[in-house]
Amino acid sequence: MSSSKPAIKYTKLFINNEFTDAVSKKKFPTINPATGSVIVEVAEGDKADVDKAVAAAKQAFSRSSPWRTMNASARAKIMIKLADLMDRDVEYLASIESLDNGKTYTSSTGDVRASAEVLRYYAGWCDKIQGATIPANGGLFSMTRKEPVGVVGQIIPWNYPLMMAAWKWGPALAAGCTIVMKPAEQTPLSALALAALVKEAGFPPGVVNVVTGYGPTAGAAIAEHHDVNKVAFTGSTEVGHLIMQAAGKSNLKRVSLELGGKSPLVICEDADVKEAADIAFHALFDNHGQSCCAGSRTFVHADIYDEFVKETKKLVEKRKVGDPFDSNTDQGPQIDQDMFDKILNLIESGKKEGANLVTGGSRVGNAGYFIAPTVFSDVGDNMRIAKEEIFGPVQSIFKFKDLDEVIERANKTTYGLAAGIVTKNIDKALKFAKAVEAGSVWINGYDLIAPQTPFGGFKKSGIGRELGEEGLHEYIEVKTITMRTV
Ligand code: TXE
Repeated sequence: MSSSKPAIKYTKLFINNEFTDAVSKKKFPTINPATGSVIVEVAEGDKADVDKAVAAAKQAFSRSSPWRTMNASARAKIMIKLADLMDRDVEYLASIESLDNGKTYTSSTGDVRASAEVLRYYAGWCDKIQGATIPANGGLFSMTRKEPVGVVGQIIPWNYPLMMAAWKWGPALAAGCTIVMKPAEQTPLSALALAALVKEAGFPPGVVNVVTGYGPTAGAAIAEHHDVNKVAFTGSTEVGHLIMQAAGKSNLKRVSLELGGKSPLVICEDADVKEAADIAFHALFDNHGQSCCAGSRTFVHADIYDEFVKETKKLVEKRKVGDPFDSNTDQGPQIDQDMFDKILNLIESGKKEGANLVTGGSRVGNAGYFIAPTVFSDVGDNMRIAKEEIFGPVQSIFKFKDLDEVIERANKTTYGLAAGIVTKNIDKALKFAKAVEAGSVWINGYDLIAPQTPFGGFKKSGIGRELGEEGLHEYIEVKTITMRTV
């Protein structure tokens, strides 16, 4: 059964398959966003702990280690075991996730299941990572080997703590890498619970290490580390810049980044208005708007604009905000005080800059970080709410008249993570899909993400891809072996 008070069993760093205090013995509080009160204190890792974890990961990656000498199909088996353990413990993991993050228990359950699916998908790759034989000029015989990149650092955010861990562990483990991961300081608990399952699944010590702590200390130590061969980061574009700089200044480690977005969703005049409003509603409000690919710019054709806004208002006003553990709740709290303040400030800017507040626009209650689902219509392209990533439950609805015009406007952003279009006209859909500058384009739906399909950003939304075969390539080095023949 779901519980709003799950036993917190793991609060220490996970290094070499053991839970351990930080070298400094420091701890930091993790907060329940539904109440603003401390759940528990967690070990605060910093550079010294990252050094320990990287040394463990390096040892686990050494040439004759159990992990390096294991059959690829045995690696797959352990990954599948981990996925099965996640399903076994779905209620516990989901309770921890909802307590620490504030998302509804139902969504957390979905996240646990989806995370297990990603691990299973990548387990399937383990023994299918093959090179090629190449008939090279000069009578040379050449072949390629696809080798793991080595020790990888992974820094993840708080909006999908378990899913982001699975998206990063899956390809890294399938490729045969070893891992030092830092969860976000707002949500350290589910990563530690997952770490306990790593040991139970049978991963050799040092293959997966989890260091909880803050970004500028533990996170930066990973990005700057000379023995980390690759860093994968999901978070803000601002920190994405710092990660690349740290990689450049240290050992030129490989970098993949999944950053912010301001993704457009275009609703054409031929759309079924009710269905389109529902797609746009979920595109923005799912996960309380805290999604990198949130459809945060809803462009609606002038012919159906007023009706669309009316339908949206109905949907949004039905949305129940409250306790994430109540099964009637659709939306829990935002993650923390900073995000809460940032979102309310952007809502105020929308009001001041002349957007029309359709519904919402303020906090809910006076404890915890709850914000009323908010909708603005008549949003101008130059308003702050049109340009800045809000990362909260605030939908901005724009008006357009012509597809070419809306493509120009959709692309007028430094971001390029995702985009969507709702239309019955295949020509329009494909024209938009081809012209829009985004890593994922969804037609007649939104957030159509699957383990098999690559996900990532154009422009300042990131570098590299996660999921699918492309996601695996981020963790692989290609070695060419060539011999002379007679
Ligand atoms: O992100 P940060 P924050 C966006 C969203 C949000 C904004 C800020 O717009 O409002 O970012 O959120 C670690 N070196 N997204 O402040 O700081 C940090 O500890 C190394 C988009 O939470 O980027 C955490 O583990 N690491 C997004 C992770 O980076 C550092 C998801 C993300 O935190 C670091 C979250 C440093 N100097 C926010 N500083 C998405 N793309 O899904 C921080 N970190």
